[in-house]
Amino acid sequence: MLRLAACLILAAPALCAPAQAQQPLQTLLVNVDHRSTVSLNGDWHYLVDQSPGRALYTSTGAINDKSYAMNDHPHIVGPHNEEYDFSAAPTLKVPGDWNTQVPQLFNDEGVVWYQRDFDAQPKPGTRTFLHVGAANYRSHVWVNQKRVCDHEGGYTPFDCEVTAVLHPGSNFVVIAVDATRLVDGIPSVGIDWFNYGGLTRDLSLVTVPTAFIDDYDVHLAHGSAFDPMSKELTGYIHVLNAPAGTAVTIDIPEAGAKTTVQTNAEGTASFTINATSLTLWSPETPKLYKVNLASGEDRLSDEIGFRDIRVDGTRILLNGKAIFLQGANMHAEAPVRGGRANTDQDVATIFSYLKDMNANFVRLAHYPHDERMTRTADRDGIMVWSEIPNWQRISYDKPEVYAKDVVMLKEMIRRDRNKASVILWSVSNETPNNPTRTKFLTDLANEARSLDPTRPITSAIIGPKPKGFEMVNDDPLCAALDVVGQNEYIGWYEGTPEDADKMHWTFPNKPIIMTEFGAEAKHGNHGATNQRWTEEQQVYVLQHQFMMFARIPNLRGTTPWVLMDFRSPTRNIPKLQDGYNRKGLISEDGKKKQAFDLFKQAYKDHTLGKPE
Ligand code: GCB
Repeated sequence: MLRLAACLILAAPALCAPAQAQQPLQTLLVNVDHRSTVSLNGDWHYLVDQSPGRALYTSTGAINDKSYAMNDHPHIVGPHNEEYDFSAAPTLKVPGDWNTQVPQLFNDEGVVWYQRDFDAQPKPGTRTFLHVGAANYRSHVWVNQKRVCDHEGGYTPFDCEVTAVLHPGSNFVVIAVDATRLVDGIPSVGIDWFNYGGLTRDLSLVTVPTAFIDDYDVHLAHGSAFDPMSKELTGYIHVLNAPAGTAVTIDIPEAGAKTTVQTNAEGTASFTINATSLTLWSPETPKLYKVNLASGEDRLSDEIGFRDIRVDGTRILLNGKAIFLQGANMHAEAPVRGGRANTDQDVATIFSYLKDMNANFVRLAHYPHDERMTRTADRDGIMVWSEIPNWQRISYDKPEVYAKDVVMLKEMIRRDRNKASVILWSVSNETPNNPTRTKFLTDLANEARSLDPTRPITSAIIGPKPKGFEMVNDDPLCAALDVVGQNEYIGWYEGTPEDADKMHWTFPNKPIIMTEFGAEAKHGNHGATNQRWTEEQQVYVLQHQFMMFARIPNLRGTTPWVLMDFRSPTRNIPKLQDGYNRKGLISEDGKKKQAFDLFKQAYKDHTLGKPE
């Protein structure tokens, strides 16, 4: 907003250029799903821009505010003018990726324009925001012809304030979503998943009082050691626009905890209260408490679990008890119907798979998933690894890319910091080991730690290549991590499955999660254990992995790659892949492969590793 304002007031062309430079984190409303909102989900008219965005960008690359954003109409009589017309254009369902809705858009990675009308009755003394759950990858939003915000990043939410541009009655919103992959984007251009474009998550209008609760953090006090007797809850509530001294009440009736505190000059009210009774959240007892927040005219409730997660030497402790994470990786791919996972049904199906395999953990790869996932994880007692999309190579040498990354990190943490299920923030996956990247990601890990000192920070490391049967993880990035994730594909991308029997690992003295391993198999393709792409070989590779895991003393978790086959345009072997990465334990249409049963049994018997 600031940038846009400067662009309008100072008419400074550099500031009006497209959002190549990320804006600082704008107001981001947390817990929007518990506010009363006006849903903007449904049918939106769309127009496909001619690549590379001729209506969106001017010849110098600036955003063109005078094209489709005007939502003009061709005049039937009189001089010839506009050559587009949203009102007569076809529609796309929101939320939804465009790729799986319109066959011609399946491979489209350009700009698509969305438009819809909506009614509003603005009330004095209120502010209204357009909340976008996620739009991949860059978005530019106009309401009633005025640009209200720009956002970069395909997997985190953002809010555009529309108070000043709304009028009573019918209004309209136009959003240009640009799914073009960018070298300096996060992720960058080469990815092994499908770059679904569009307004992929829920959209709503949120009206709040002028001073309102935009952010808060309510958690079990995190001292230097876990105290099983402590029932101390602490955190902050931030009230935007509140003068210093504004009263804020937090009430957790079932825990017998209530207090009223005052905001400081920044609008932050810190609190510490003792609950009279508290059942800690865990996979066995995923207890959530109703938390009521109130300040002035604003009221907001949440359901929050309280627990302690920390690392002690090579152990991961949940509420003081050592745990072993029995998990799986998951892309945000909708089971059976395909496309981006963004409905209650998608999430219910994914969690039914996790429960069926006796999992207590899921790695949400390689970006934050729909908030329904972490909400359901909270309710179902599944622990979560949440990651920002620093996947393999991004432009680690560029300060502006670091700035974007910090915004994405903040958006991820802010949305989900009150979710007890989220136990790990991951800053990256499989990044090249060099000093520039190590400095970048070490700074980012420290940033994450200072934003949230209550959770361990992690990353999935790859390499180095084995020397004979010696594998030494001496990646300097590990020094910045509390928990080390290790990816390896022995028996698939390197060596034979049996090599795993002899492999000896040397790890930092930290908890290790084997975050990726596996082999591809097409569901229903059967053969001998040495035959690639068969379910039998997938099982065989995994069985040898299991033997190797037994010799890693600080192993504290396993997440096979991957729970379900997922679309990836780089996977093109006909009849075997057909556009899917086939390392899933389940096919994209929900059929369980033999490898699923292997994990189901191993997780039932707890044979893959020990908590300590
Ligand atoms: C990896 C990546 C993951 C890929 C996977 C594969 O190491 O982290 O994103 O999809 O390997 O199947 O190659």
